[in-house]
Amino acid sequence: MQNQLHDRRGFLQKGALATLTALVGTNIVFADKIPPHYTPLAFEYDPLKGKSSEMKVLGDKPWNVESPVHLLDDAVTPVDKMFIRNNGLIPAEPINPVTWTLTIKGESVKAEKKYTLEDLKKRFQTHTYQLVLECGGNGRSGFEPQTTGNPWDQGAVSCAEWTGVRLKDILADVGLKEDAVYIGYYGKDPHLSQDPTKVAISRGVPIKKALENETLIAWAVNGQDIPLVHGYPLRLVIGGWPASVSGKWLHTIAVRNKEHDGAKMEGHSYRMPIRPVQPGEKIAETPENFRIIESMPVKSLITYPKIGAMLDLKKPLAIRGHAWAGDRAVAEVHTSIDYGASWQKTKLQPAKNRLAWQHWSTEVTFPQAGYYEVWVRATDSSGMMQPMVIPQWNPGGYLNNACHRIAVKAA
Ligand SMILES: Nc1nc2c(c(=O)[nH]1)N[C@H]1C(S)=C(S)[C@@H](COP(=O)(O)O)O[C@H]1N2
Ligand SMILES: [Mo]
Repeated sequence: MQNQLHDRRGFLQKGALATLTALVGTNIVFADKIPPHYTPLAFEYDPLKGKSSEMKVLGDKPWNVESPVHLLDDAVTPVDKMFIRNNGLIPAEPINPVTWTLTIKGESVKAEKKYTLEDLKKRFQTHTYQLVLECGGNGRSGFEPQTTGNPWDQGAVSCAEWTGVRLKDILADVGLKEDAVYIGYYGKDPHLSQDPTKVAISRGVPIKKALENETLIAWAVNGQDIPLVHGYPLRLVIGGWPASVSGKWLHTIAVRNKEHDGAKMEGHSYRMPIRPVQPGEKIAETPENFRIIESMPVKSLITYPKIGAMLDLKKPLAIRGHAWAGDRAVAEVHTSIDYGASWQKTKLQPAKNRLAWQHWSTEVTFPQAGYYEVWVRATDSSGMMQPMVIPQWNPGGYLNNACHRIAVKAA
């Protein structure tokens, strides 16, 4: 995977040696003795570096890391608390942002076009949006029986501020044909097998979603370069849909005259069965039996207090969190401390912009000392409400939006 580090004969490139020297802050003694194809340890990228020590690692081949829910308390998710979901390997450093290009091609462009990052920054207006990125499989661990895929608890979600240019502005500059119906992305991450003919993931969205104002080609998150693990130097960011459509390490977008047919667009990947299925039931993975997941369902989290908190009975407890609803807005958020027998309406703030999460807060008073559960339930602008029990089982373990609950003790 160290393709940019070594030259054709497998020796470290001059540029790589200079980077290594800068990285370690001293000269590399015996640089001439480094064997071909050998990658100095200083180059081994640690995706957990800079991450909160409370992040939960689900796996390292590929890297999948989730945020415990109480870490998601910030209004804008800081990068050290952003979950990581990789399908393949992380591209090798050093990545040169100066030579990085974005190619727009496919059946439905009038002519293929290429942009450097500099072109994108200079030629189009820059926009910043706060966008919910939630893995389609967030909450998967709640399904019984367990399905394949990462057993995410509830923390495969983030809502950071992304800066870049609108994909629609770029596509207008390229020129589309009448028959454009879908876009698909391609990123630089090598397949887990390191087989260069295989693609780790290449998904996309219908052209209507691609042309929304908030669909960005981003080079910054929270005002800084995107960290390598989150897609440096360029990323497609599409809020409200499964985060698998937000392609990292973006180098190409294909404008298609049919549904995009890239890796992880097939079978039951990011698809729901069109009819209810029995838990554990095997159904044929044909397109007729499944629909592609689009807008994500309404959901909410209690980010404060932390599960297991010991509370002071005499003081009203301020509790808070976020709620979001895919392409829709959240209309109401309620909490319950009596297992759903009664619900209390919370104070709900409007979103910073469309497709950002909304903050809710409320105060609860516990009637006597003891064990309690706090439940939260959001309702979206069309009246859809989170279920209190695990929703319909499905082969991919997607879209578990059951109410979040925390257990606390008051004394
Ligand atoms: N190139 C590339 N883009 C990708 C992925 C990937 O493996 N490779 N994973 C996708 C999935 S499934 C998710 S949930 C999000 C995760 O984004 P994050 O790691 O920045 O939180 O990235 C998406 N974009
Ligand atoms: Mo995902």
